[in-house]
Amino acid sequence: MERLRALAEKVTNWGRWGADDERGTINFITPDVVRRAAACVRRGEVFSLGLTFGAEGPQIGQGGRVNPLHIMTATEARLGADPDAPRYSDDVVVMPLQCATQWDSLAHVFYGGQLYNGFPASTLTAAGASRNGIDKQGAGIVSRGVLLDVARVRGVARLAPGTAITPDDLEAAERAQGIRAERGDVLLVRTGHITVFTKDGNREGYMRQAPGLGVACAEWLHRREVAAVACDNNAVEVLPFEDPTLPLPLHQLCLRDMGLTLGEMFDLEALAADCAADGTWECLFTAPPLKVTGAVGSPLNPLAVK
Ligand code: UVW
Repeated sequence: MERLRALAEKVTNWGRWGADDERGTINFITPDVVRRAAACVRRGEVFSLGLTFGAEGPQIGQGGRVNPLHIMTATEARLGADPDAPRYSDDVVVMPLQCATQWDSLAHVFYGGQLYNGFPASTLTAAGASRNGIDKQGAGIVSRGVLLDVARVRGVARLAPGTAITPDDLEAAERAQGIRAERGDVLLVRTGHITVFTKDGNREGYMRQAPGLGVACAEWLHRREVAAVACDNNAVEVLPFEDPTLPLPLHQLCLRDMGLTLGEMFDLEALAADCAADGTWECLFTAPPLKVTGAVGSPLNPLAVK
């Protein structure tokens, strides 16, 4: 715990963008960063990085998280008595906002009675997060996406569950791919683990254990000043945790101390195959969260454009 708190002192961004800031490292996405991101579009090819939202999702009921329940509330509703009048369909979805591809807001994980930027935990109530909610990121998130394919660089289809990715792994991927994650980028880290679910259909295997970022990556992410980090596993960080007595250490450091938005369950397979084929590991990345008032996360369909 002391080591974690010492790391928190090193990576904190509290006050960096003012006492009222609720956006954290998304502030690194300046107009210059967006213009540079737009310049990554060369072929006009679009990749969806999102899982579908439906009963076929990855959830196994942990922590009350279930897969979306989609209900048709109208299928042939008539607009008038004439049988030839136009008809319409409507639907409703009931779902945990954390059930598949998502952003974690800066109110999602906290400790010591305080959220990112020092807001008291009392701002988080049954009514939602009045501070650091995902709705505060409504103007984002569009930037340059940089994909680091750690699995491919290590020469495997997937990293084994429990593999902790280190800063050396990230830098080895940068060297092998000829790219560098910089200020304002959205860092996409591929482990290949999502194929446990998408190819093998093994929900338990996908959700219960995973390769992911180790806690040593916190200082690296802070130094590189990335705007957000997203991964193809379900928690960004490695599962089981490196120290079983310290749950969600990277969530604590990233969300609460750094104000670094985390993206989970991003399907990077098609994008990674394309990047390996053309040798270009950057893209225009866009994943606007839904502006659900006071929500601590948002489901997403992130897009990468090359
Ligand atoms: C928790 O497990 C609390 O969060 P996440 O889904 O962000 O990993």
